[in-house]
Amino acid sequence: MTATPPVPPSARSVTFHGLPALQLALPTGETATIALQGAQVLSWTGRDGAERFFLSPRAALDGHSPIRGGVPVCFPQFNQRGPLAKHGFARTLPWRVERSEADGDSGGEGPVARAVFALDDTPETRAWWPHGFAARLTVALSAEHLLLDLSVRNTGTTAWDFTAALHGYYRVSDIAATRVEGLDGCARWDSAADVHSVQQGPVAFDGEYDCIFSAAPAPLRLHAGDHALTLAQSPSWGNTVVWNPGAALCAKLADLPPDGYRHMVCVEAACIDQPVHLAPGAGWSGWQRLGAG
Ligand code: TA6
Repeated sequence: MTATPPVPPSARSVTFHGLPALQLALPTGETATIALQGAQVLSWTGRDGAERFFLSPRAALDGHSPIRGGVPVCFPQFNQRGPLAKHGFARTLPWRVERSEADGDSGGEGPVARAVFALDDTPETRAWWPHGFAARLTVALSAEHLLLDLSVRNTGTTAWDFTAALHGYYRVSDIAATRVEGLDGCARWDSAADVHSVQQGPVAFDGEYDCIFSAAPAPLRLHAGDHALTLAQSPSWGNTVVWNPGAALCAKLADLPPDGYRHMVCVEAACIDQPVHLAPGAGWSGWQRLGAG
């Protein structure tokens, strides 16, 4: 009898909803699919095929508009805190695949499929933001986990500051029953109501919710209805953002269906209150590790 050779993890180019993308896959069936636009993770499925991210059925998938879903990389500006387009330009530009690799089990933690995406300054970015930079997003898929690691280097000759976020949209069964645990006691700015306070207990949702928290020391737990996720972030992200537009704001967002807000929540690792300052040659990195189950 001949043994069947093990199926290795893989990384291959695909077209996803019409967009050029890279798909990471494990022999056990887990996948992660990342659009080259924005190096935006658009899908993460478990071995049962269940999707963890929300991707709006009305998302603009034209190759250059912001995509409502998955994990937009906001860089070098969070929201409208600066002169650039909202959430910066990284999410609307094409990144390139710098490297992809599939590792059977060299680290002893099981198979891993990994890719590194790159965005460097160009004449176009320098017209918006006159700085030299190298941004890299590593996406690593392993059993039950997805790691996103953003690194930024100042390749120019002058110092600059940036703000950023990994603006993940998670699929939830029903926002009314969704809870985010782990932010109890964290300072909170409710940007919808412009109120500063301290979070008490788990985050629950009843209408528009848009809060910037000081980051919690331990991983968060997202109770999403039919599943739960653990969301860990490196201490280099000083903030966590939780966002749901609620029914009224959702109705004004052309790329969400009227009930879209019921099926998503954003929980974001972010650097907002304390912009990152990079001297020439200096670098910064921040990761988020998502765990299923
Ligand atoms: O991170 C939350 C937030 O800044 C909200 O204020 C909301 O505007 C959201 O991002 C989505 O922004 P977008 O530009 O993608 O519609």
